[in-house]
Amino acid sequence: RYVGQQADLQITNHGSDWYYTVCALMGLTTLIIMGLAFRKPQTHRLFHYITAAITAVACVAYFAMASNLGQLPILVEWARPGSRWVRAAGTREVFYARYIDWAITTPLLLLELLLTAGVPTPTILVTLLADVFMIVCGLIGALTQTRYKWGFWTFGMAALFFIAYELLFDARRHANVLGGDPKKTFWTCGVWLLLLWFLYPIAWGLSEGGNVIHPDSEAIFYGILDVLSKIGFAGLLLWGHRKTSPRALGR
Ligand code: RET
Repeated sequence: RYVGQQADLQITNHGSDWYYTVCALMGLTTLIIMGLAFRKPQTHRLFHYITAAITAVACVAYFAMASNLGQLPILVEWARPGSRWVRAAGTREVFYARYIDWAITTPLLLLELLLTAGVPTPTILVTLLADVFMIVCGLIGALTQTRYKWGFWTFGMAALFFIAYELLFDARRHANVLGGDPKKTFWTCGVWLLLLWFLYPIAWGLSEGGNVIHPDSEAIFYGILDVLSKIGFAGLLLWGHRKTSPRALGR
């Protein structure tokens, strides 16, 4: 079943099955959203198209990970086979495919939220830039074989705090000016997004960072987070915008 490079610590068939399950969920959601889009007039499909792009990219990434592709064996300095931490002479399977997915999809998720709030284009651009910076930091950290990886994690955290600041202080102000449904949708989706996004660096610390949990548990942790922050977020956002016309967002 497995092709590609083998690591000492890698997903089992259970992990692979779970990745295929998430892959199917993402694919199904893409089809449903495209179906919903075609029932709307062309001028009202923006959020459907962006959301479908997000789940389509995730579908491909999960297909790769389920097939044990898009991964590299990375040397782990410390591991805990039993109850104690020991200097390890082994490798852990690290899925870089995740970061390619996130580099494309997390800017799109933020874009949807910032369009909902009606923030100016320069604000959108710096926020998306900080987001890409954050994901690249996570990728480089994950591929780093020494404790220097935590340096990259720290830079990524700084970017996440900047994004949170932009949403809580800048975007919120603009959403309040819009009022009505866009304001409500910005609030529900914004709170949902921020709560979930702060769990990602924890998952990273336990998997790629500290090698504390097994790659199968990593699959479940990231998988649930991705389902909630892509499919869950999509549901809240599209429902919130069910009555929104382009004019309400100043376009
Ligand atoms: C990393 C490690 C470096 C520090 C931080 C991280 C944050 C990642 C986030 C990822 C969000 C992913 C989403 C995927 C979509 O489904 C890169 C793990 C802060 C916030 C929402």
